[in-house]
Amino acid sequence: MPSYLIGDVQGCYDELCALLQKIKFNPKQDKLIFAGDLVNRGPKSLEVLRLVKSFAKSAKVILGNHDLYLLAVAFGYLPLGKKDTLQQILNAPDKDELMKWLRHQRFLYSHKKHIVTHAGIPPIWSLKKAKHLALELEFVLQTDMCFQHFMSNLFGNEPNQWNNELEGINRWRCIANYFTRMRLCNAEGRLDLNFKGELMQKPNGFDAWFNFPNPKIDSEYILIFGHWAALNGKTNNPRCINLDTGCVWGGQLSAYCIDNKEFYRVDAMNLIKENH
Ligand SMILES: [Mn+2]
Repeated sequence: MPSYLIGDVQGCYDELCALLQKIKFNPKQDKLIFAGDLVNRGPKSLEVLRLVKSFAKSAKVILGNHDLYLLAVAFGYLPLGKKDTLQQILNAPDKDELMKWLRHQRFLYSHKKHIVTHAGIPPIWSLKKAKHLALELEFVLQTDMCFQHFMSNLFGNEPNQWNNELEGINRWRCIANYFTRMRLCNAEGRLDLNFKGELMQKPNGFDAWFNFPNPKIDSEYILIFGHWAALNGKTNNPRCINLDTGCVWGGQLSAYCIDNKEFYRVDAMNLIKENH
């Protein structure tokens, strides 16, 4: 009964099917944990959602920034952009069920000493803190009044630093930005959400979140994340595994088996020539 972690699918349904074949996934016995961004940019987001939902308890889904964006669009709080490939979902007869299911997914999942989030955990949060804040945001998604308020104020880079006194929408957006959009931060946990380049060009005082020590987590857990295709799956830190190998950009879709510690990868079949 192996458990597999899978990186950013982003609508790459054909590659996901090939990967599941490669690992000989058996939904009756095996477990899949998706590291977020199931949808968008790729060609078959609707098919990906339906397939993963059909696995029911055999698949756990962590929410990424594109998944949150889909919710905001589906509930009418944000418009579709030119690069978005979510229209099929919006037209689907099972849209409401799919969105309800998506609203009940998680921001953090802990399994056999592995912790999965979409973007990572900032060095200023203990695991206990991260778990609490993930639960808090999951409650927001599942509670209609909070959900509407959150979705209508989803976008924004501020506040860019966590503090325990934050309240309401600023607090929720800040938690969401750490869990789903973080790449660079500084030692105090301040985020730089504009940075998209190579790590070599990082601004002074900032670094990849996983290059700052988080001693308790580092000593006991393996952190798994997606979101950052430019890393090419490399963190130079054996306790931090990045599974976003840019399938949607012509790279690969990656899975990691917790039990035998092996990686499984399939090459992209559809190349999208676009800069992310
Ligand atoms: Mn992402």
